[in-house]
Amino acid sequence: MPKRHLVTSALPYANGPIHIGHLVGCLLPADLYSRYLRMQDEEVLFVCGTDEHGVPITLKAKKEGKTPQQVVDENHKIIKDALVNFGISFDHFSRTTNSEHHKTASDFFEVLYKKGVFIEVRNEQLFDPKAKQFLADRYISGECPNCGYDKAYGDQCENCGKTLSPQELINPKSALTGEEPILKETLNWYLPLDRIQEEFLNDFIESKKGKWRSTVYGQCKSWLNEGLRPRAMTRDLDWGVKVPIESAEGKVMYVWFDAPIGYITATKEARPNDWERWWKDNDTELTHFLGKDNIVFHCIIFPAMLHEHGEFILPTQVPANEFLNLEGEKISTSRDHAIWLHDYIDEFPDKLDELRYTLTSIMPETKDADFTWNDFQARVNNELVAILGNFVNRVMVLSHKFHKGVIQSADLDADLQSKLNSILTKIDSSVRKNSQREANEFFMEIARLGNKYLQDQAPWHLAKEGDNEAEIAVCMRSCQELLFSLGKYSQVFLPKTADKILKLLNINDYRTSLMDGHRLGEASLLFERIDDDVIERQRDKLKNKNQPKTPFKPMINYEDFSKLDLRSGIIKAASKVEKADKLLKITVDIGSEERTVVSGIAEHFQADDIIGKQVCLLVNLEPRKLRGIESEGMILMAEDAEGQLKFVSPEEGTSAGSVIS
Ligand code: B3M
Ligand code: ZN
Repeated sequence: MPKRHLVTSALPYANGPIHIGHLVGCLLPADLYSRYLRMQDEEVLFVCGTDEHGVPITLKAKKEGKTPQQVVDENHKIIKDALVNFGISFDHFSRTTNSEHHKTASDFFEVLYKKGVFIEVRNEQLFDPKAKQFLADRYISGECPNCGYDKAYGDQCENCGKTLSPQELINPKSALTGEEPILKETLNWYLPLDRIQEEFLNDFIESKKGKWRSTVYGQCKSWLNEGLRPRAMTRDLDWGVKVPIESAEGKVMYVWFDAPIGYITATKEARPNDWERWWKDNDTELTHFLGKDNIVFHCIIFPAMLHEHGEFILPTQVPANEFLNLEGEKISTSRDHAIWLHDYIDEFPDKLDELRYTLTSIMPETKDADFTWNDFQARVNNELVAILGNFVNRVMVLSHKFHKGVIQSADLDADLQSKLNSILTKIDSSVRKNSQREANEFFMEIARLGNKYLQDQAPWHLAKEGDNEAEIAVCMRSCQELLFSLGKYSQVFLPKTADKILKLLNINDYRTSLMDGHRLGEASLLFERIDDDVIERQRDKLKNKNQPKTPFKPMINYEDFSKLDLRSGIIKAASKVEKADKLLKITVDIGSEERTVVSGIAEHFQADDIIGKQVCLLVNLEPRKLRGIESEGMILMAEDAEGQLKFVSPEEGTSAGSVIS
């Protein structure tokens, strides 16, 4: 058995919040694993943090008119709060913009540089002449040479998963300006993965055959079979960890170079005095939890970096999970087809274990899985309520009924005890081989075993028959012991429930044991049934997200469109139309002339507030009289799902009369 376990979960990327796909992919299995080992009194350090560099964050910042730092500050907080509230038991949750991390990554880079590991490559890279910037990774998109998907990025095709370099894309376009890029010379530092493959990776991966999941080993093998090529570890960007070399002014590290070093940083921050024990001693077992799209980085590139550095241990286990779908479709953050953790916590603050249980039950360990709200409801109602909750409640109620809640001095049923022990052994082996889904099923076996035992013993019948005090005491004492085990193991599988069971048992923690004469707490229900309407509402919410509220109008051709004469204008004057609650009379300057427009927006805007507004005006709409005023056009408005109106305004500074087309 190893002396200590260092557990990592892939660092969530700080360009948005966390959804159930992230949870089930790595955060939850890492948490289950860590909680289990801690419960067994083994030494565990579970680290994670947010991954805060890289191109998507700069693109998001640009789009939202924020700095990259603002974007990551906001998301770090949302991510960390949601995960901690949900019960993910990090020992430390760091961030890659921390100065400790910049130092750690910089030192790491420098060691490799001084050892002469990198090859310096001066070559031509794609460059956006308009934005005056090199286009790495996600700054560029185009057609995937492998599968033909037309929105593949410069680092990876999200459709087929192939890693790409920007030059491989067909018809590349800059994500900054949409321009076709040109080639421009630059200098970058490459990790010679071809050499490292020969010298180290082939043997390393081969040694994992039969030890790593076949999905993980298989993916690594296919990478190696294709033959690795040198890969640039630096970028011409300003957002990231600065490359600590004089000739690399203005360059930062590739985000996938610095991000995994984040695990080392987090360890240093968590254990400043003995972090080296965790990273430099072969008695540490390092386990990386991640989703299958991150396999190459954790099984090939990071081990290559660690090996070349020379001072660090290598991962023992990399239990990568497959993907989770939602209601039969791929989770998509851009289409908002997702269940966001912070939303779920807001809506169901008392049902966190219910989500945890469902996600563990469907954990995609060997193949992709599907989350549906109906399945969630069924698991809560038919398993948590009907099996676990039911057993716990019966034991509590009967303990009070027969013995006023006081634990009797009685033997434990030996047969029941041995069945329990055999379940616990199975849980142990499942968790250690990272079959958390199976372990969770065994955990529920404890409650099933309890229900069956109660049913078979039927202490209520024994009581009616009379003179069975001793048997009833054995039965209840045995059930209370099962309840204790359920509570103890809930610390791993259902941590919020573990706390509730502590209250039922009226004890402070699970390190104690139940003593004769101890008085249990009051009975109360652990779980509530979930009604159909709750599930319907969630399903509708997802459907509505994916569909526009107002149906699309029939197709028109360009000729139809070109009949509209749209101009930009500025509101010069506005006043209420007498005896009409909804109407405003508005004067719009369209450069060459002024138009009077009667608009039904008086319930949304005060006349005085809209003077000076830039608007879009349809100027060739047939004039018509409203309340005796001739209206000579129509002001374009946007109406959101709640019926709120907003002006469609041309960008600040557009001169009145500009033609909109
Ligand atoms: N940030 C996961 C992702 O966004 C990535 C993991 C880094 S782990 C070192 O795909
Ligand atoms: Zn592809």
